[in-house]
Amino acid sequence: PATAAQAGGPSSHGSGSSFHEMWRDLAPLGRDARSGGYRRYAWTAADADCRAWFRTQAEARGLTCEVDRNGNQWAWLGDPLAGDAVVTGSHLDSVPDGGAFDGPLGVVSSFAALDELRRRGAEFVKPLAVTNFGDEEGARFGLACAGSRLAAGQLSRERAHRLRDGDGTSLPQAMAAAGHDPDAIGPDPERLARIGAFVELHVEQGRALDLSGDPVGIASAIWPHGRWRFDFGGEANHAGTTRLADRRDPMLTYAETVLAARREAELAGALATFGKITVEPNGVNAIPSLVRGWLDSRAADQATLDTVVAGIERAARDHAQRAGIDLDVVRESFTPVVEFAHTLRDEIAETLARRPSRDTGRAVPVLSTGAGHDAGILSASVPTAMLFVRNPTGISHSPAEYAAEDDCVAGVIALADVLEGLACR
Ligand code: HGY
Ligand code: MN
Ligand code: MN
Ligand code: MN
Repeated sequence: PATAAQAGGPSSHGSGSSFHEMWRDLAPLGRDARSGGYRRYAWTAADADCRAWFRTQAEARGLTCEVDRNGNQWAWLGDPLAGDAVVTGSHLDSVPDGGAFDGPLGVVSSFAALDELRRRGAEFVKPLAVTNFGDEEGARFGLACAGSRLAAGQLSRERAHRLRDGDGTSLPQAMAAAGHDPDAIGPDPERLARIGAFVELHVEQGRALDLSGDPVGIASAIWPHGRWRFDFGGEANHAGTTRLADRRDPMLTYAETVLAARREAELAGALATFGKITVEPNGVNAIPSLVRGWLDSRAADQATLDTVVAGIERAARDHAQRAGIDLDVVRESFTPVVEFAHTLRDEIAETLARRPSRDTGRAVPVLSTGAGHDAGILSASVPTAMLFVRNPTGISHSPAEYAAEDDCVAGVIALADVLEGLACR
């Protein structure tokens, strides 16, 4: 691991000892030795190891650990049924070869912030919970934030039961194999109604805090974003005997669409990524019959996103039409813009303003993000807020993702301050 935080986290600070031990126990779970990245996919053995780690942390702190009907883990201090709970946490699953911090930094910091509040002798007047939301990345079944979407009623049981992974294993089969009843899944409005505030700490997936010189920031909004599947249908044939003029090669149209996506995004100041592709029959010496490409597109506002995606689809259809390729475009998921609750956000900003950041002495900056989060999904049902911790590389969804030891501690202290303001006398 490149840094102490990755190896064992801050050990020099009071709040660091718990962070240090948690990080040391979590860091090896689901890590790929070759890439150094994480492969913690929903309902796999690596996910089960992370869930066991979560239970251990909860029990070590005398918290009541439960798994809700959708597989999300909750570690409770106080009565889960009392209502007006202050909840903090994030996710432990990852993208393929993901970084160490995206998700886990939020969960570890939540437990460490609770330890810090206990060290301060804080008196809790509301229930508090630490959460691990299941399948936030959607790496295995293709739908991000599945655990929080199910709880918030934004993913129907029927749709969830239709999800398949790359091997054709269905989500219900995977859940059942991991010991979770797939028939239990569904909206959980009573549970969400008992939450007064949800605060998620997350490593920044960008360089805004690095550029501004701040260790911690507050989220203002999550950009609208979505995932579209482009199916290009052509004609399989022999790579060595078929004249170029006789081909209907969907790979060409896919390639032209990827280039068109970059052009449309640049024109609109938005983001467009084709990061996943499947090819049938996927043989070196066979012209493909089908090329499937997944577009991830995001923009600061809805109108821009609509323009970019429409432009990409139009270009794809033009190229397909000229080449005699069949094209089907399916919107697989979509998250509208999330404006974090102003009252909660302002309350958090005031709390943190009373303890200006050690580094800068000025108020904590507010920034938007293009990355989706469980806090974004839950914001439709619960007042939610997010804190970001500086990531000097700005890199995420990669083993190079990084947060420095002191910034991790600054995040824990800030989260503890926020939770103290929300849940303690
Ligand atoms: O895709 C996202 O923005 C998040 O990391 N799930
Ligand atoms: Mn992520
Ligand atoms: Mn995340
Ligand atoms: Mn042959």
